[in-house]
Amino acid sequence: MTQRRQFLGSLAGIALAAPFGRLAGAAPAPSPGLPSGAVESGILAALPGKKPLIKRSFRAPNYETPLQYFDQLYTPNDAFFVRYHLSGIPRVDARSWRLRVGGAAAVAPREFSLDELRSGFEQVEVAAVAQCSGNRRGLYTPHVPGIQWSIGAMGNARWRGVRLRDVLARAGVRPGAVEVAFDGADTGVLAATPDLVKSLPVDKVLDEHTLVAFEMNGEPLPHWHGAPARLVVPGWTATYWVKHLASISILPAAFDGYWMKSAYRLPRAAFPGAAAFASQASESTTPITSMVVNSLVTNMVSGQRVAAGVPLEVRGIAWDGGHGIRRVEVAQSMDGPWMAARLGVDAGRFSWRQWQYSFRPGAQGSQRLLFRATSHAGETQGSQLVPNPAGYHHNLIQALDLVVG
Ligand SMILES: Nc1nc2c(c(=O)[nH]1)N[C@H]1C(S)=C(S)[C@@H](COP(=O)(O)O)O[C@H]1N2
Ligand SMILES: [Mo]
Repeated sequence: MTQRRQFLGSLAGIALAAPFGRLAGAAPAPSPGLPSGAVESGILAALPGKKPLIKRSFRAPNYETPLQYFDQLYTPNDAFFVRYHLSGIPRVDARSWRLRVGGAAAVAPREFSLDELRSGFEQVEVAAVAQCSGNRRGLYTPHVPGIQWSIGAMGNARWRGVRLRDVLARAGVRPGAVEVAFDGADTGVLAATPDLVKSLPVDKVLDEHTLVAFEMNGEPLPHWHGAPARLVVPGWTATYWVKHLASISILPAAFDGYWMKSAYRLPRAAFPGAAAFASQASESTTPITSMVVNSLVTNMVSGQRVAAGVPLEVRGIAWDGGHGIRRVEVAQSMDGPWMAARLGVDAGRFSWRQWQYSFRPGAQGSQRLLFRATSHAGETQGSQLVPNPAGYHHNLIQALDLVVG
């Protein structure tokens, strides 16, 4: 499959996966790049404390956010997507919980209660997109194995907590430290299942924006999002955002667990704009790191009927791996002309940026609009995917096909 290229994607897939468009009977537009069938089969179901979300699997729980919730700057906690690898998910008691910090490259191991974390360090808040590496995997053609996410394995929230580097400083980071590993409290049901442990390079760990977070959108971190505390790694895909954080190990060498060495990897040099993770790179592959630039229309779906000559506002969001969004453009075909959409408030370079575009659909028939975002690093969405075996980083330019009449 490495030679295959997928061309221009269509929001038709999104119409199929978005339950409201579907219930309303929106006809999927005939267009190229229809997703593989699995995406269509999403059904709505509610986990305790959550709104009905699109269920991809129950054990382990994997639920994605319906399109309607993306039409706002912050994704409500009870509609935020849920992703777990393992089905042994504990209800962690916040009072007896302790965060253990140690490892062979720590000066002295330490432990912190939630109160000690809250009161012993400066608290900071960052608006940041959490996006699963496999978001939109279900839109890949040909089919790629894995959870068949549509567009909703992501969300934007205000995360509040303390800087990871301040916490690590209490244990002391030895000069020879190479990586820091993070273990969550969840476990596999079978002993053979590898425990979920992720590691980060020291430079990302010491970044002032990397947090141990205990609040999400002004509320205590909800159970499904990692109570009582999780890692927040702005700009990097959410695989690193370890939930129910239990222990942190400062390591003098690359961590060699399954979730680093075997999973979440990409062909080396496939994404030259992504952040480096040199200590984990092999000759042929490297871990996924920062997100690629992307955008989404949030108030319309393909197949929707619109009236000829009546002004319309298309709204959407755009985000990237932490450079921030420079512009979003709209065109009727890949040859352009590309017209600027209006950008909304800037909530910081790790947040998504809302945008809007007003236009008047012309004569009866069909109306296609294409959208592309460009980051402050100059990275732009394109019309060809960079193929990779796990179907990560799907950021193809999407088409909104409206029916005018
Ligand atoms: N403890 C734990 N943390 C985890 C995971 C997990 O399986 N267990 N999955 C990771 C992945 S792959 C993603 S995409 C995000 C999802 O975060 P959310 O469920 O809060 O949306 O959590 C990350 N942190
Ligand atoms: Mo993920």
